[in-house]
Amino acid sequence: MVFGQVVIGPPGSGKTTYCNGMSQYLSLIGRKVAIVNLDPANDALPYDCAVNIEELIKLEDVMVEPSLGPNGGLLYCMEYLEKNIDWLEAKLKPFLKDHYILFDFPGQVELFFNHESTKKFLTKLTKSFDLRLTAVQLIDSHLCADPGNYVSALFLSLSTMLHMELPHVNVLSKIDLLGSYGKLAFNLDFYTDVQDLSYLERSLNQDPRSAKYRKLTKELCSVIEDYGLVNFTTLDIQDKESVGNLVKLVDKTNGYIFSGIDASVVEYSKIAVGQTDWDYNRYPFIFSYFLTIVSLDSSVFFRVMSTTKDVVSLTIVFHGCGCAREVHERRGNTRLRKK
Ligand SMILES: Nc1nc2c(ncn2[C@@H]2O[C@H](COP(=O)(O)OP(=O)(O)OP(=O)(O)O)[C@@H](O)[C@H]2O)c(=O)[nH]1
Ligand SMILES: [Mg+2]
Repeated sequence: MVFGQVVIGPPGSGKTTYCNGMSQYLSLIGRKVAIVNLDPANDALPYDCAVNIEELIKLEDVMVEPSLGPNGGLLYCMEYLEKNIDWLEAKLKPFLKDHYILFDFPGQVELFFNHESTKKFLTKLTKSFDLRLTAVQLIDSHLCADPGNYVSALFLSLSTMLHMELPHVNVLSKIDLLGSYGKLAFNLDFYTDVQDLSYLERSLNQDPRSAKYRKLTKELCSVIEDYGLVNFTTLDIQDKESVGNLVKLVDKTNGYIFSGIDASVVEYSKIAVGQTDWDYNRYPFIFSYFLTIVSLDSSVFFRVMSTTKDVVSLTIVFHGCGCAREVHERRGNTRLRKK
């Protein structure tokens, strides 16, 4: 069994940054991670990827021949990948024995709520390799600042969940920036729990643009509420606790926490509804060391997230925090020097 995440979400929601940060976090807790870049327009990758779609097809090439625009080009690339799934299977094979797979997708949302290619090739991979994947959909938390945008984010999340038919976690990303968009109309819980959308109506009425579509928005809200599927967790990729909480949630949804244990259905149910901390007890030394380091200098984690090179520094962190500081400085990490 191979576990992993399908990282999706609108453009700029933080998918590539997430794959980089998540892979580093997972490596720290002892998992081998392989990142698969499936965005044919991802030019400056912050991580070392195990598989890169650009070796198969590039967006800039299909924009020349067959002369497609950026949106049509991305659909074409995904269809091309579906037809050449053997290529992806062959590339993935070496990592299937013991790696955790992160798929970094493009930000074109129609690939995930109505286009068939992505769903089809993921289903094929799942069957061929016995993959256990969770879709992690990142939604930029700034959308909460506008009721109309928030409703479209809800609808996008619901449509994607229904279309992809994968275990699914919706994430409000860049939560650290939320305060900078002004005071929200409601507490954060209102936006994460998606309990009673009728409260949004008053806010919608205040904006003349949203008021125009009030009836439509009301109907959409009732569809979202009737399904009762959408809720969100939050993420600040620079915060180890935030990333750790998300890892626990994803581990439950794709079944990672159940791997390697031989237990009764009752035991499984207890784990499913309870805390998942036991997973990290498999690596108590690494995890406690990591926590100590982060509490000694919480900014270390932020810097470790920032470039792949810094992972090397973190390996040194395991032998002493002071040593890591020295290495960072030698590499000219200006953020560190300022501290
Ligand atoms: N403050 C903050 N910034 C973030 C966070 N996650 C991502 N970013 C920033 O958001 C911007 C976009 O991030 P990307 O990772 O490129 O987003 P993406 O979803 O991969 O973008 P596309 O591939 O173009 O769709 C970058 O400048 C990141 O540094 C976060 O948790 N907090
Ligand atoms: Mg990206």
